[in-house]
Amino acid sequence: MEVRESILLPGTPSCQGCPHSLGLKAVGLALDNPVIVIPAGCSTIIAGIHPKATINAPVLHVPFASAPAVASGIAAAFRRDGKDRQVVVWMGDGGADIGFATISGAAVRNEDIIVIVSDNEAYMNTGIQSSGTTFWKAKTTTSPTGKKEERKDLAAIMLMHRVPYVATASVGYLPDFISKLEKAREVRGFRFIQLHSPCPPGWRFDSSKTVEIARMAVKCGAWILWEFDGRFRLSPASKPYKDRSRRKSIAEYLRVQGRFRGISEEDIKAIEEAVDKQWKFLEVFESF
Ligand SMILES: Cc1ncc(C[n+]2csc(CCOP(=O)(O)OP(=O)(O)O)c2C)c(N)n1
Ligand code: SF4
Ligand SMILES: [Mg+2]
Repeated sequence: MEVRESILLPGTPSCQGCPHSLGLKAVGLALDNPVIVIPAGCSTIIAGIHPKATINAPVLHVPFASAPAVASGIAAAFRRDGKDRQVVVWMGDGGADIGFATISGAAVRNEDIIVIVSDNEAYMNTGIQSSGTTFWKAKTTTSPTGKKEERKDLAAIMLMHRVPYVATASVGYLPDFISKLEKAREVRGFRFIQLHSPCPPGWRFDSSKTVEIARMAVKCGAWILWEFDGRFRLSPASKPYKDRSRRKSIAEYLRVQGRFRGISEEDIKAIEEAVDKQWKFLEVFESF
């Protein structure tokens, strides 16, 4: 792994144990001189409020729905000027809900950009509202008795856009995320990574446990690490858990998060079944 400097400067205003901060550090370690486009969300605050800045790279703060469209324009301008520079959209899952039309449009046009969705499973910056990727039965301010709707599988949706590179990653496995970014860096066209980002205040766990809980998600099979670069494959950290008998307890993963406080045995069983279904669903892609 080449060593680069972190683009995240000390003293960011994020909460302690913030997963976005971990992910942004990894972006700086993997990519040379990126231009970063950020729609509204916690990352807007983390990037700093004028005249201060905590990201040591050019950052454009843009309205929610426009980020991939803005990034497409910047990439086109670089292309016109003969400059080879990575244009990265760094957005939240809420941004990916509200901005889905422009993510999809940029993917269909195979724009030369990297879109990273740092998925903390809710609209955290505005007070923990439920998003399309919020975990089943998780309590948020808009799902006070636990989220009842299905979770959308954003990475699979992006894969079905037939773009050259799609992956899932986790802040619990930063070397894996960095190596995926390094691979994405070498690919031309639309690249997409959904980064699993457990959030201490939003998920209600101690700020020292971000990485531990991100790893629990992978080990119980609730978050599956995979990559598509022309061929679909499970990433090494997730591979063992294809075998259901090797997965750690989902109930334990839920128990350490306050957002599942009071969850019933019946709901835990429903979540276990949903996780099994997700693994089965991915088998379809394994034949790609
Ligand atoms: C069009 C529009 N609608 C709503 C908002 C208010 N808003 C700002 S940040 C945010 C939540 C963002 O959630 P997410 O993208 O998941 O990022 P997170 O804060 O979780 O990192 C919302 C709803 C806005 N800025 N613009
Ligand atoms: S609410 Fe979560 S994502 Fe937002 S700054 Fe705090 S730890 Fe980071
Ligand atoms: Mg979010």
